[in-house]
Amino acid sequence: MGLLEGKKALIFGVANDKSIAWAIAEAFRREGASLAFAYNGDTLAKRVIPLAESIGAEMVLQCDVRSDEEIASVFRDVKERWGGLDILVHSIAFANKDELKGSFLNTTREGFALAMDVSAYSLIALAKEATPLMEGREGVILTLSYYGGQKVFPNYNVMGVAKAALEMSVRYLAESLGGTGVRVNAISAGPLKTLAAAGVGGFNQIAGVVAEKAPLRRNITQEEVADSALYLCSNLARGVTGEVHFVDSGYNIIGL
Ligand code: NAD
Ligand code: IMJ
Repeated sequence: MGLLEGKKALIFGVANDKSIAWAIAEAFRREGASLAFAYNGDTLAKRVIPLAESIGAEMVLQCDVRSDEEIASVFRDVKERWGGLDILVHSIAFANKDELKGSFLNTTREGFALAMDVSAYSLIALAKEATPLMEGREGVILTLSYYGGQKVFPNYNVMGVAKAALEMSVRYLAESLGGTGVRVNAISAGPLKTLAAAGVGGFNQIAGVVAEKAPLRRNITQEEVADSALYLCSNLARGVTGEVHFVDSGYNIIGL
């Protein structure tokens, strides 16, 4: 029997088949979960809809997480179709491209607000809508972070501040929702070649340093993140909440 047999999982953040969210979807499906996807924007529809169909998804919904109305609409559809929800995956980040290079001092008020809204606040907004659907079901919420939210990395800039806010939101949400039996965790993944890493200045250099210095002396894969996501979203992790779990070849333990 699969680890997620009979579970209903709603996944935000699939853009293409390299997305971390896609690898998580594949692992969840393998273990027996029913899947629904929420994606952002018309241009992604032509990529995400065929992928969702290929894995037997029961819903594919459009949602820009900057909009409370669009978020409410997704959860209305999920409630109508499934009557409840067991797992919510938040695999979303966005900042203006021109603020992911050069000096952090050039961060604008608008750029800061946008990065915080899409990359951190959205977890709270989704959790608020998901929780009523998780009543009596031992629900689980999982988000994706990066070590740039704890230490300074070149060019990560405003995204680092947003990831710090995201990781702290995981802890506050875990406390806030613990009484309802809902668990909230994050995976802090090592560098992965996805759309969100494409064209990022210094990405190859950072991946090279991980391959050289991390305890495992290599980079990680989307599938390794997905298998840890599977554990955190399954009954195996029933005692785990408020945790930021590194899947990074151990890179974060190294001092020099
Ligand atoms: P990705 O580009 O495949 O996924 C990012 C997703 O965010 C996309 O699906 C995009 O549509 C979505 N998104 C952006 N703005 C949105 C909005 N307004 N509304 C709804 N969705 C929106 O890249 P990925 O690497 O799979 O990123 C997923 C998560 O993993 C992100 O939180 C990222 O910070 C995190 N992460 C990535 C890496 C890496 O090296 N790639 C490492 C650690 C953590
Ligand atoms: C992103 C920027 C700078 C350095 C980076 C990254 N490093 C890594 C990433 C070293 C690994 C990828 N990452 C962890 C992210 O969270 C990426 C977020 C992101 C990426 C883009 C690129 C395209 C765009 N806006 C973005 N917003 C957020 O226009």
